Amino acid sequence: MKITVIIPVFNTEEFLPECIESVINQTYENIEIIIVDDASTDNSNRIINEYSKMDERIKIISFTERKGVGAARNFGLRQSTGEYVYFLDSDDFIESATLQKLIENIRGYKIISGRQKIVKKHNDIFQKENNDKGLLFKDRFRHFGGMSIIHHLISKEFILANNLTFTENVHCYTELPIIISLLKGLEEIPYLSDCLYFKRLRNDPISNPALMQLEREQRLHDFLTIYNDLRDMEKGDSFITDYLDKQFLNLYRKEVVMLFADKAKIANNFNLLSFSAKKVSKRMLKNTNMVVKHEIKLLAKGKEEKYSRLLTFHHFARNLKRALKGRTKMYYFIYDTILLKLPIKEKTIIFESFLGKNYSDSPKYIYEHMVKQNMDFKYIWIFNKKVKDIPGKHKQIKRFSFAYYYYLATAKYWVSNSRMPLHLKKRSENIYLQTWHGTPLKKLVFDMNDVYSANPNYKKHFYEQSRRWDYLISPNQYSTDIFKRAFKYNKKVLEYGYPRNDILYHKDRNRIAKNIKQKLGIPLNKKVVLYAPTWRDDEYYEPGKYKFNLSLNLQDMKEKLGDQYVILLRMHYFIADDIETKGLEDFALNLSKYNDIAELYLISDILITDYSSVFFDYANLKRPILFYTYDLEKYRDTLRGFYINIETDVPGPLLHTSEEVIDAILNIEKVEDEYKERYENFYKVYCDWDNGVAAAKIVDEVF
Ligand code: C2G
Repeated sequence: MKITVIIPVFNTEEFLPECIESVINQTYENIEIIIVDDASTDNSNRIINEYSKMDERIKIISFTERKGVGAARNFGLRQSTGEYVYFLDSDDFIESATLQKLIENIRGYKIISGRQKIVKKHNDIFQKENNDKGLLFKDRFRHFGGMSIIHHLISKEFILANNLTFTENVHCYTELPIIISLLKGLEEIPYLSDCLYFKRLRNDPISNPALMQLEREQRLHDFLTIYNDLRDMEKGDSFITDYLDKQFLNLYRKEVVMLFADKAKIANNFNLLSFSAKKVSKRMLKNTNMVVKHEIKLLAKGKEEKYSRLLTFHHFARNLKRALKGRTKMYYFIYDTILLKLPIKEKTIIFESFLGKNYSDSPKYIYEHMVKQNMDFKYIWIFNKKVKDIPGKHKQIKRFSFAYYYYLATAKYWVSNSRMPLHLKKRSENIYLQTWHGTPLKKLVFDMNDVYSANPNYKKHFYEQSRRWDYLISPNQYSTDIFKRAFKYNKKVLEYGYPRNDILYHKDRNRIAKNIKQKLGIPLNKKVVLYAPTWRDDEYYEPGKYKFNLSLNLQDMKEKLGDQYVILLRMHYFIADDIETKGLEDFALNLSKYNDIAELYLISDILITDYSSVFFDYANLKRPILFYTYDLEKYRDTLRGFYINIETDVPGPLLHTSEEVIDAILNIEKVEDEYKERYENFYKVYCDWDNGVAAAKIVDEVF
């Protein structure tokens, strides 16, 4: 018995190899694989052609213009020569025995299906669960609740006899007419509890959305088009009309209500929705909750104004109900309903650095410049804990306190080096200066090519975050190019260098350094080594709290370097582990909680780092840099990927053991000599714009 596997393709180059290989490697070999390329614009066509050369069971159909997934599947159906057909999506994949198990169990049935698993992370695939309960029978209506036909093996004879086809003039829900025919012809759907189909949750719905990640409005239109047609074909009330109405009401509750939170959307879609609402049977409405029932009735009667008022009330009641669940939720509610409506304060600026963790980075230097200039603004700093010794008149606000929401809602300006909570809306009059926090070495957002991400919404959320920025500071041309692409950012880029590096060019920098050294109790005759590594994506306790294992041998360092040097240990702000320096008091200082790393650069004679952006800033001082990259392969090749070739382009040696680090420090002049030319080239490319006046120029332009 031959199975035809039908795979419609549209721009899925990064997922296709896994999909096609999962079919080629099926233990059941009597298959025909029809791949229909719906005029992809990426490399999909090249990829499928390569596979077809390797396996003659693959047949390719390439559309010259995009026709949609319904047309692609219909075409595949017409070409199929198997006794059974099986539908697979080109961003998903199946287990090697999937087809074997389906065909062995279909026996006299017209159709059979099996378990599906959503994959977000790569690990999801390997987490085996013992789920083999053999062949089960599922209620047909429940089975098709998700309105999807993928992962079903269907008898071709049944398809031909019932003339099953997909809808062609829409993108989503194209299989609904087929599902209706199946519902009519079958009582129950045989279902294998252990037979796996891996459905991938794509993590980049901005650049390349899966169909079900298309805009709500588009999905709604597609559904209503099909619903109207199918509903008109059914006479009287039947279990089929019940099924259709139920899908309509589900979609209304889950999607339409959310869509209409934006009032403009009601006006755009009212008539279309009203037309469909008239079709819903009284019987189904009776079983629906009061609120929805009332809304559908107003829709059906075409009473737009009344409907709109009722929906506004519905939203208000829903949000209030949520607000009553906790303090933060109540603050959000007050933020939306009251604080955002207060007049905006034209002269108020909010500053935040590293999510309120310290007083540092470019926001600090922008603020201090404004204070020095006696500018007429009210300054608000957001911190997790109170910070002492900040110059200038300002107000400190605790992050997530009521005052925080108040100032966020009313301040004309936001200045931040990382992110502001996405659910706190930005007003249209608000100006958001995003300073960012480093020249990128590790790949950023849309340049990250991970098909399995820890958070499938990361790219989408980042995209929404960055839509709110009005200005973005760039430290060099290299960063501008990356930011524009990796953030998909196309508003104003301020190209004056980093305000946080102004201090490195200060004319009194030696005096400032001496003061800082004294304040920290470091003997002036000792030289300083700063160790400032970054964090590792795969070593964490919980999101935002990362582990760090110090692999420098501090005891050994103290013995060999202690009479000349002290070492400052500076962990990344994500690191939760405390670094132990007991017994090393006169040699090692843990300054992970020190506010501003730029001040530490200033007092350091040598920097040791790994993949942290700190070396781009430190290079402004033209002092030696050592790269302690003991886990380079893992970091570069599996965790992140880099923009530059770390082996040939960075201004210092890559070292792999604590001994090598000590050796390099003992021979630091030799290292400097060896890397002189590379350092000069590096400085020209990455430090070219920094010259001590970035804050002044940025303040002039923004405020
Ligand atoms: N930082 C610090 N101490 C460290 C590491 C970093 O104070 N031990 C500060 C520096 O100002 C550095 C910034 O945090 O420039 C960003 O740290 P990275 O290690 O580069 O890592 P990340 O926060 O992931 O940002 O484009 C830059 C990237 O997004 C990197």
